[in-house]
Amino acid sequence: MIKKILIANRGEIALRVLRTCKELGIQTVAVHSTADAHAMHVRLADESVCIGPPPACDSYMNMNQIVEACEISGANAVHPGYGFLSENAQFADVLENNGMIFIGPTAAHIRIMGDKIEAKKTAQQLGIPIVPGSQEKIKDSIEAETIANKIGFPVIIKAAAGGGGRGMKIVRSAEELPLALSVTSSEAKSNFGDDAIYIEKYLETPRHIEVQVIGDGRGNTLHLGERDCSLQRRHQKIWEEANSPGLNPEERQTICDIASKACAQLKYRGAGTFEFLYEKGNFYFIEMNTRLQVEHPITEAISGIDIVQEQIRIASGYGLSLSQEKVRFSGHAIECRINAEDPVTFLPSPGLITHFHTPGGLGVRIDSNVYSGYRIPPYYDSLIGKLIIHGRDRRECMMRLKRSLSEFVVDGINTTLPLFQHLVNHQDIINGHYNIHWLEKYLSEKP
Ligand code: MV4
Repeated sequence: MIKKILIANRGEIALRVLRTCKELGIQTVAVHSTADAHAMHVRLADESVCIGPPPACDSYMNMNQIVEACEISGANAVHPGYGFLSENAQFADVLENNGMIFIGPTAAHIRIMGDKIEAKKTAQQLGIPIVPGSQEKIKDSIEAETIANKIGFPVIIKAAAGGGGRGMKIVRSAEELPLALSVTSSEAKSNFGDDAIYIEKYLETPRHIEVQVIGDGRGNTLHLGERDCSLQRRHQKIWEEANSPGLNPEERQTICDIASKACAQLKYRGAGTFEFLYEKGNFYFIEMNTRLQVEHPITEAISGIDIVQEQIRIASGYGLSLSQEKVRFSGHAIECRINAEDPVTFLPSPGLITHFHTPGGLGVRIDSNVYSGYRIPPYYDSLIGKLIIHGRDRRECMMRLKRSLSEFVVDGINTTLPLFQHLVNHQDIINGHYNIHWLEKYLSEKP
């Protein structure tokens, strides 16, 4: 039984988790750095514990401090949110060894998916289509060249301990291969402490499509449809949609079934996301995320399911609240990430928000931790809110998004809001015609 949850995070996601806890009648404990003493998640939680100085490595990333905060407050479960310790297998182990519940997958599953080579091997064994490439880590450049010649150039070299776009190199010819291998491997060693690398066929113009799954840890699973997260800049997602405007109903059904069945075979516990690249009608698994994701609200919008509530139910041993047949998908949803950044240079823009006014009305959800008079600390990521729009179809969703953007006021700092004003009026976006390179190309060509 979970009676008190410690939320090991900050910002909008700490608030998001807090809201569901309150609706379930579960007591909440916020943790915070000294920079976040007056933050919204601290104010709204039943109790709070200061866990250290502003740098995340000394506070939100500090496992000992968080375990101690559980002991002080009597929390018997921890929700990690996203980022920070959310995909740290050791953290899941430490909590369990201290008799506390980690609201997430088993440490073993986090470990497998944290190693991208293991993740791919596991996916292949489960019948998920993967990108052609090396099955194991690359031992030498001779082996690498043999594989590259077999799958054909261009190829991409990736770090096993990387993921999310970190530690990758595209190689377009055999001559470039030996240097690229040694550079990627030594960078992986210094960045992640693991020099293991692998090779894949490089897909030139895919979409990034991900499937939301939830498992009860006993082989019962659900999928909640897919999201299209192709609109990104430097591996930071900017705009996400559910469903993907690039898939037809059969493709959607196929990939969602594959992901849900794989999740069942794994006896996966909690919320997870299978990431795919999609090109010319084919899906290629690349990674699995073993956490709640930033963009989960668009899935909640089209499915009507509170994903955090499912996470807590599963961690409590109650199982899923419904079966796949009972999930009713409806309409279309888009999320815009409002970052405290310069809309042109994307440089962080921390400081005082002098005025904050959010849009409202039917189909409009704002997940944000900021308010008029809030000072954004310079220590953490620049996400200050998410605008999540739901409509009966994509056209209605786009019109509602346009209307909502026109109501949104954030004064005192720079934000990404002006970028969205441009995007909602661009023909490619209106038509849903974009891939993972669209946004960077658009930004580089914009006058
Ligand atoms: C790829 C790829 C093309 N071919 N793998 C980047 C993030 C990481 N999750 C995987 N990534 C990619 N892997 C193959 N075989 C292109 C990317 C990629 C990308 C993927 C998803 C979203 C945005 C991206 C931007 C640049 C590159």
